[in-house]
Order: sequence, then structure tokens, then C-alpha cells
Amino acid sequence: MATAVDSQAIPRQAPPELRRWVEQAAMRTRPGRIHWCDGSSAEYRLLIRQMLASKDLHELNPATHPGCYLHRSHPSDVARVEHLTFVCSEQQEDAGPNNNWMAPAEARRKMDALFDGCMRGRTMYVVPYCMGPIDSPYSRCGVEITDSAYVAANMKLMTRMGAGALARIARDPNFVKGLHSIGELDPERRFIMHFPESLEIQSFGSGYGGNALLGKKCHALRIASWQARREGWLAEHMMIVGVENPAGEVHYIACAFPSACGKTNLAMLIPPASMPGWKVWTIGDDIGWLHPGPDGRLWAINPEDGYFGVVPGTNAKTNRHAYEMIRHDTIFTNVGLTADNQPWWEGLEEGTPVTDWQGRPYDPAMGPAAHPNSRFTVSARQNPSYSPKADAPEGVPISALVFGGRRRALAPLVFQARDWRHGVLVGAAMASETTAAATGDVGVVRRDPMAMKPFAGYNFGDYWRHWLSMANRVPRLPGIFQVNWFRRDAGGRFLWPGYGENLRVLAWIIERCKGHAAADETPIGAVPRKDALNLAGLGLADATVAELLSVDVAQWRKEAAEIGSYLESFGSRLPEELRVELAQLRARLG
Ligand code: OXD
Ligand code: MN
Repeated sequence: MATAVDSQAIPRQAPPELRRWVEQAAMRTRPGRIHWCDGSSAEYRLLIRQMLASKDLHELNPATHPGCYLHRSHPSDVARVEHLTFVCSEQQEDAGPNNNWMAPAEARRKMDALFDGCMRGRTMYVVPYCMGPIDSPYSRCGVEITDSAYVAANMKLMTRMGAGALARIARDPNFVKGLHSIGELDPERRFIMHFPESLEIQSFGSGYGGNALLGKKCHALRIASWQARREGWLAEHMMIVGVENPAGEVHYIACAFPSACGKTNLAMLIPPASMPGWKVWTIGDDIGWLHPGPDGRLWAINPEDGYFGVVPGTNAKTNRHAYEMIRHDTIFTNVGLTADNQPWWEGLEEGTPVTDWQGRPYDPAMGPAAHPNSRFTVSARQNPSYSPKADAPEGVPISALVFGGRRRALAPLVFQARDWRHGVLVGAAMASETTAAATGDVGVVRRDPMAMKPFAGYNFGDYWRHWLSMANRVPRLPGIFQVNWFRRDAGGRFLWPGYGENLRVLAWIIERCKGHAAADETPIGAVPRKDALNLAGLGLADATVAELLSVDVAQWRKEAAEIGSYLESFGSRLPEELRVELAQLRARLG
């Protein structure tokens, strides 16, 4: 039998401000019990036992997947809800046209009504967490109050949660306050509100990761981007990877791609057989915090300590490290099941599903067995390519920043921006086809600057100004590149093999940063000379390579005009420097 979590004791280190806030939250929400999370393994096991008893979790086959569980979320609660996500800054202009905005007083009134008594009969978990290595000056802390044991358990996997974080908060009580309740999981009573000026988040009515694990998108991107501007650093939707060449030299690259565009695969890339001696080390798969370092370079930490990754498509060939990593001690959300109780998803390439993600007998006529946005939650330390530098308080020095998107046409495989200011324009002009990570249409091209459209906690005009200002703060800036793994031919087939072969492109990027690899200047930037890119053994036809690296000036003229209209929608907040940079691009395009 499961034992109830029933520790009413307030930890001795909890500072008065935190105690007061927890007390106020309890007065509002009226929980049956309060549990302060200590982050121990025993506590995690207890949470799991409770969720097995309440049927919030289902144990997977312990022989094939020890320590693995399946959670089925409410079918209306399977992705981020951008239309219900608000930035509630005092001034609407500060949130910008890139965010939904609500006046803070109105948002508070709305949320007060929702939170009123919502935890009656439930346990309130108080989850102190640290985003980033516990002893890093670049890390920031938060506390999430939630009535979901699933959220508390996921936060244990995703962050440095518990006693260590609380000790840090006791030293510096400037923490982000996140209040979360699953409510009734009613989409009509669902809101994700951010109050950046007071470092607060209030999330109601969803148990889905991006809406409910408040350390991730809400804190580490929306609130942190606001903090970062104030404090002179960048909080970005970027994976960070260390690429080691056969000489043992490691270069760190940070890449911003929109949701579900392969950041996790790239972060765990297995070098192809044609590149012996190369190694890839994962620092992070989703978020990077970039700080001007003491040596004049940009240094990065991954604020997270786990992965909340998209499951479909993961197999031993596409991402062997992820495939191995999620065979034990993993929480799966919304995957299907085989007859012998193993998790199953589209693209697994083994086993047969008998039950779909909603627990119904699997019938292909009713849709996929796993939800397209089904997820795994797992500690980063289970990743075979985990870099010990992910725990380094000083972070890692960044050699290159890479923007990428999912574009079937137009964008070449890779190009390098001319300089920092041009690179900021390249990032601001990014566009990508939408994916299942958020509710809404899939496959529609939308502008997604720096892959931050759903995550920048303030006006993009100010955000680009802040990016431009890094040129004055960081004397040794990294190079900026753009990649597109998703270009297709007229028949819809991908032109580039992707996955491990993407290392060939990273190798060119690194050589460029060292001033070696050859490139042809084009109006949009420097594209690799065909012989500067290692294409050995890929069997790509010359015409395919030419198409991958081609820049269609007529199409780019049209694109530049669209970029112009998009940027102008930010009106007086658009930095003049970007206008000038775009005018220069248009002049080069003729
Ligand atoms: C994610 C996302 O879950 O970007 O990482 O949606
Ligand atoms: Mn993401």
C-alpha cells in the first residue's frame, strides 16, 4: 500500500518570504495537506507509488523498461496552449505584438477566481528548484507550488529540485514564484499567466509539461528573458552541444530551433562512421542561458537537468542515445502500449501497439498509437553523451550560434552571417513550419524569430535591441549561422540525410569559426564551397548538393520584402540598426 505524503513540517532553511508566500497560496487554494519537496530519491519513489495507486501512472514492463511509467493526460491537454498564454506586464507595449497581453490587475482577478479553494482535498506540493548548476553565479531559482504529483515528480527529473535549491533560496530570496493547479483540466478554465515585473507565474487548468512544469518555458524562457535583459545576458531556446574533433579539441555550439525540429537529436548526435574520432557531448537539448564571460567570450549554461523530449521518431538509428536513455527510469506521457506492456510509438520500428495513447484498443483508423506530441521525461544524467561540463558553474564557451528552422524551400543547408548585426537580422527573420508541440495547425510557415516566438517574455523589438547590445558587452562574439535540415525536392523528398550526418555541417561551422573553411559569398551570407563540406560517402548527386546550397535571389527578394513587413509590425520598438541591416540585404539582392 502507498503511504500518503503528509509532511506538514516547514524546512528550517525556508526563508520568511517563502513561508509567507506558501501560507498565502494555501489560504487561497485550501489544500488538504502541504508537502515541502526535499528532492530525495525516497520522495520520488513515494510520489510514484502514490500515482500508481491513484492510476495517474501505469507501470511499464519492469523486465524491459525498469523504473518506467506511462501517464495519460486528458485528451484535451496534450500540448502548449499559446492562445491561453499571457505576459501581464504593466504596459502592453512591453509585452509586444509577439505576446498575448492582459493587464496585471485583470489577470490577477481572473486567476484569483480560478485558484479560490481549488486544492480542497488535494496535496499542495512546494517544489524549490534551481535552474542551472547549484553553485553557478549564472543560475536562478524558483519555487513551484502545485497540486499535481506528476508535476512534482517531473520537476525532480527536469531540475535541481529540493534541499540544495532551498539552501540557495535561503541565501538569496530573489526567487521566481510559480503557482500551478491542474484545476479540472477544463480547456475553458485554462490560463498560463506571467508577471515578469514581480517574477511570478500563475498556471491553471493544464497538466501538460510546457504549461505545468513551470521551471521550463515559463521560468527559464519567458521570465528569464526579461531578467536577462535587465541583467545583461540572454535566455534562449537553444540546445548546447560540445563537438570534439579527432585532435581532442572541443567547440561548443548553441542552436536555436523551433519546438520539435530536432534539437534533442542534434544534442545527442552520434557521429557517422565516415567521421572516426569525432565525439559529441550534450550540455542541453532545449534551453541555453548565455552570459558575457570574464575572458570576453560568451559562456553558456543549460538551466535544466533533464529532458522533456518528443518521443515519436526515436529509434536506435535516429537517436541511439535517447533510445537507450529512455529504456529505464523514465516517465512517458501519451505513448501507446504493446501486448507485453512496453511503450510504443510511431517510428520505433519494433513491436506492435495494442493500446493507443488514450487507453483504447489500437485502431489505425482512429489515429496514431502515440500522440504526435507524446513525451519522455528523463534525467539528463542517463544520457550516454552527457557532458560533465553541464554541471560546471562557469558553463562552456560558445564558438558558434546557429539558427534553424523547418523549411521545405528557400533556406540553404547552411550559411554564415556576415557579422553580429547581420546575424541578429538572420535570427529575427527566422521562419519555420509549425509542429505538434503547440495546439493549432501543423505545417504552416510562421515567423519564429530566434525560435522564441512562443517564449520571449517581452516585446521582440526590445529583444532584438538587447541582442544587438551584446556587441558592446562581449568583445569575442561567436559566429552566427543558419541551417535548414528540412529542404525538400519537387517530389517532397528530403534533400539532406540529416541526423548523424548533420555533424558534417557542424564541422564546417567550426572550421569557419577558426577562419579556415572555404565559402562563397552570396547576398544572404557565406555558403560552403562544395569541396569545403565533407560529403564523402553520402552518395548525393551533384545536382542535389547544388540545390541544397543554392540561393534563389528572386525568391529571397520576396522573402526580404516579407521580413520587412514583419519587422515593421514592431513599429517604433524596432531597432533602427535592423532596418539598416535589412536595407543592406535588399541592396545586395538587387
Ligand atoms: C518543448 C517545446 O517542449 O519547445 O521543448 O515545446
Ligand atoms: Mn523547446
